[in-house]
Amino acid sequence: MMKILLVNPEFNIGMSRVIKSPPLGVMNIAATVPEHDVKILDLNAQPLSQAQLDREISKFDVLGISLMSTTYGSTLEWLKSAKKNGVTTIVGGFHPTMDPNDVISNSEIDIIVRGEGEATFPELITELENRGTNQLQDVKGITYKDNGRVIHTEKRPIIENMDSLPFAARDLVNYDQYHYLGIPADVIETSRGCPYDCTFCSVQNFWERKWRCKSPLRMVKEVAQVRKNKSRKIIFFVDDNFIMDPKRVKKFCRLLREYGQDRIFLCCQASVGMIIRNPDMLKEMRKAGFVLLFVGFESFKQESLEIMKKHHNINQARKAVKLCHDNGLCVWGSFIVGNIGETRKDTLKTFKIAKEIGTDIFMCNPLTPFPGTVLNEQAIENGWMPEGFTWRDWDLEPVMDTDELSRDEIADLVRIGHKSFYLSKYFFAGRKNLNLLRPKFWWWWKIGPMFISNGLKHFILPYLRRY
Ligand code: B12
Ligand code: SF4
Repeated sequence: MMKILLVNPEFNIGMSRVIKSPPLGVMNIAATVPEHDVKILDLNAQPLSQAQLDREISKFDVLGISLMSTTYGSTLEWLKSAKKNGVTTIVGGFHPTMDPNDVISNSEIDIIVRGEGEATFPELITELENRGTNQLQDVKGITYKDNGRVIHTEKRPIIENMDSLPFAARDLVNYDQYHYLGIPADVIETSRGCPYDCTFCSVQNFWERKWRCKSPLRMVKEVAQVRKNKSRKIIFFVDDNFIMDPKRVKKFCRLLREYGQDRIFLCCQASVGMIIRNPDMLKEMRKAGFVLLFVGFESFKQESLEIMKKHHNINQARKAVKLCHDNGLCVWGSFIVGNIGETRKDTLKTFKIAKEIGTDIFMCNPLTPFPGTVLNEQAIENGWMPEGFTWRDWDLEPVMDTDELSRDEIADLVRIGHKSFYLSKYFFAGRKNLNLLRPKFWWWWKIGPMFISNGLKHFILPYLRRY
């Protein structure tokens, strides 16, 4: 039996300050090796000092870490001393999968699991247990070093039947630490893959273009697993294309109502195109407990939408928000600042339209050329990234100047976007509040008081205690 420690690294910047999400990646991986002794350490929810970390890691044979571009650099820092214990280090997740050559070049990292981990990880652990670190050539989907030589083994085929995946190891994390904007929350993944080709996104490259999903029955079983812990109030479906198959969504909603859940608030990501084509699905979703759709509008400059290959326009976005509101659903709009060819004036106009069309929650981020995206290829080809740029030092700040905007101007516009939304008359007395008075938004009067009391507990009291 191997002793395996799975770590979700700390990242306490941006929205990660107000959203503490269960680390689904490592929870899924933990579930694939039930015969071993596995522990999950979520440093994002419960940070440890370097000495505590070193002590903890020294008790294990294998250290598995989930890495995003945000956590790459800081993880290398704490790994330096942890690695002295001789533990085998395996990393997985978006960043190492999309930039394996750079990640494996670090002496602190022994093996990368590329892409989906559920089939690769248990096989790798069996090989490590039986043959050690130098006989790994038959394990598909990994990158490792053999006497200093980097080996990328054959790509592992994707798991076609998502119902065959084990249920996430929810018993290995402490749920008291997880919340979305203060409210106790959990996450469920019900599909993978994306057939679209937005230039800034690495999802289609990582999970592949073929969209695959869990069945409605399996989805309800996962909700039931989450509902065993009655304190959970929000479930966020992390899928990039949750509503890709409206028939599946409607069947899930009907089954969920039969199962009888009524005190949980559901949220998911959704695209403008699917929303406007399926108003009847929105109705079913509301009845089943959905309250919020997260929509990537990205920009309201048509040329920008075309450059980034986003397949909607302003009128469709307007219609999508209206349909959501007519069905009692709120919209969390996400935007990108610093798009190629976009001026300050264009960006301010986008912010204005975001309010005009009735966005309920607003978020914007700088355009970032993440590894594995078409944008990253364009940025390298055109020399858009500053000389000497490395993801090891990146902590969410803008990466590229554009012909129209400098990085400082982009960062400034991101601040302006949030300020002009949340500190405006619109937010406190505009359409948002009018919506809340509509009968279809009765749910808000249940969740609203929770926001206030939990907000006090998670944000205001800790802040006051510090002073
Ligand atoms: C939900 C989500 C969030 C949540 C929770 C994040 C979390 N860590 O749990 C919130 C809202 C907080 C969030 C925040 C951010 N996110 Co986010 N998020 C997602 C989303 C939509 C789903 C993540 C998920 O749970 N997937 C399901 C699980 C099962 O997949 P997984 O974690 O990748 O794990 C699998 C494999 O990667 C692998 N694996 C992962 N870890 C390990 C470890 C080992 C040892 C092994 C063997 C294998 C392995 O095996 C797992 C099972 O197959 C993804 C897109 C996506 N579809 O994945 C974006 C995504 C991960 N986020 C992204 C970004 C950019 C961010 C932010 C920077 C946004 C921002 N500007 O603030 C922040 C950063 C947060 C942070 N902690 O660093 C990017 C990451 C790109 C990159 N190169 O790093 C993604 C890919 C979106 C995108 N389109 O580009 N995010
Ligand atoms: S942004 Fe969404 S729709 Fe576009 S490629 Fe990524 S996952 Fe697909």
